[in-house]
Amino acid sequence: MPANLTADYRKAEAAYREARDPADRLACLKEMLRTIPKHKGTDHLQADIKTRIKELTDDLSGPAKGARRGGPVHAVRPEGAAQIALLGPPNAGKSSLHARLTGSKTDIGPYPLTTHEPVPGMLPFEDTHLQLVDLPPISADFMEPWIVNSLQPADGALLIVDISDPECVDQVPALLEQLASKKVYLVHRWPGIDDPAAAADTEDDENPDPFRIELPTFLVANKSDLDPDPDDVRILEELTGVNYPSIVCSAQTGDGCDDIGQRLHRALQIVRVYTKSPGKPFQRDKPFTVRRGDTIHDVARLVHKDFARGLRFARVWGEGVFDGQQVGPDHVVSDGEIVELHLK
Ligand SMILES: Nc1nc2c(ncn2[C@@H]2O[C@H](COP(=O)(O)OP(=O)(O)OP(=O)(O)O)[C@@H](O)[C@H]2O)c(=O)[nH]1
Ligand SMILES: [Mg+2]
Repeated sequence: MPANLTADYRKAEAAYREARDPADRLACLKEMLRTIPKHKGTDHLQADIKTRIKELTDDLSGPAKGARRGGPVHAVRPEGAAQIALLGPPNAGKSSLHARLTGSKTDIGPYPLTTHEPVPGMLPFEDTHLQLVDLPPISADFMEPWIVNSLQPADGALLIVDISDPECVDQVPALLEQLASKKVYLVHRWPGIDDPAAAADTEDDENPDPFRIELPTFLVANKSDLDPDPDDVRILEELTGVNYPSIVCSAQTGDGCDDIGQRLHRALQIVRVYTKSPGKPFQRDKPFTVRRGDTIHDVARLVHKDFARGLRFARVWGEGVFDGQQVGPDHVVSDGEIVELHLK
């Protein structure tokens, strides 16, 4: 039966997709439930919305009994140029890699199930940062129920395996199945990586499921120091059918870890833009980060929400433009561009 979703509902759903803060998302979900047409064709969707409301309400209110209320909320507020989730089976070295890349003090243990809460950390790359979120493991037997909510703000994932452990051949499909049961799909298509086979990954539907999450993913074959056979990644790919771009590394020795930031940065097509005040000399401060294809209007919105509304034109210095060229809000910015915003 067609769902015949109304404009009000679609507006609430669009707001849900945009919302990053858990409390805002909860408000959007309630609005979705209020505005969804109540008939048989939307039964499943109504049930899904109710489940999400319950999960998010529980998560926001912290542990229900015993422990203090107001405990940890499991969604990490995005910071930096992008948020990347560290996923993987138990003991694969997620936390070790997190600690090496971000300098975090996340718990590392020689036994499974060391990590219980999301731990954010910042991976520096040139003059920007990517946020990496260490997460508890996912196995055939168990996945923390809140992980799905915590993945909502993520821009991508690192799927970390212990390549020296033959069990990773079973662990990877089990993890993908656990995530898929909650409508989270790890896909191999990144905006900045050419991939002719990519179209097969995407959902092509007039009514896309609002709860479907697709995360572009790198396979990280960790513990290469214990297993220097370069063929093992290919064997893992053949046996499991996964074809993510891969990184071979050792969180322990640091081998292969140095270019992870750069590869993520490129794959995400992050564009850095430096702002300048009219009439003042340019000072290279921290850049604002957008994605390839984004415009002056997108930059203005990051600087201040009122700027986006009041924007008249900009002067830009950078690739493919004359120094100080005047451009409109639709001008597509390039990496390293200097932007001077002029308001009404
Ligand atoms: N030899 C070697 N050991 C590693 C490497 N990375 C992690 N380890 C060890 O593997 C064990 C597990 O590391 P963790 O970083 O806690 O693994 P995890 O994936 O976070 O584990 P959970 O939080 O339980 O899911 C620890 O004893 C680490 O010292 C590596 O690259 N090489
Ligand atoms: Mg861990």
